[in-house]
Amino acid sequence: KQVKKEKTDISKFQGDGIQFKAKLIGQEDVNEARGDKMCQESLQRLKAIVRSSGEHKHRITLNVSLAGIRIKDEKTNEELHHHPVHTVSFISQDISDARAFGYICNVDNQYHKFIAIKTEKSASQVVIALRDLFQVILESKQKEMEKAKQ
Ligand code: I3P
Repeated sequence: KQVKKEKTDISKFQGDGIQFKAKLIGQEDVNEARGDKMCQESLQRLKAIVRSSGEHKHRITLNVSLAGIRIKDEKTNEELHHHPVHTVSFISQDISDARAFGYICNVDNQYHKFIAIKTEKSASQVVIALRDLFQVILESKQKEMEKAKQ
């Protein structure tokens, strides 16, 4: 008989969590906290901007951990962005590019920002890691609530 394994394992998200190599395509303010069409349009717009600039995209390391999403300069390790889990409202994989995705986060409870990322490998690896992270956090909150009830 198959023993039902714990679906999500919190330990991989502790500390620096899971690290990915990537490049920053760009970012812009958006009007909504969620919406796939809006994200796809934003991704294409930001790609066009960086393409026409002729500049190389900024190389980064992206960490997915209990602290949320951290983006650091690949060379200097300087932190460029930190978006705690509760500020991230939507994730969108580029439907036309297996190596691109973006996410929407809330800044200072005032506005929504879309961040577009080009990943070194498949973007789905990062998207899956983020979905796992949300699931792990949800499950641990549910466990806490159960404990509080007892
Ligand atoms: C590069 C090529 C790479 C791209 C890189 C471009 O152009 O399109 O695929 O990296 O972007 O410069 P070329 O073939 O003319 O050298 P990504 O696939 O990671 O976007 P970059 O310069 O912004 O790093």
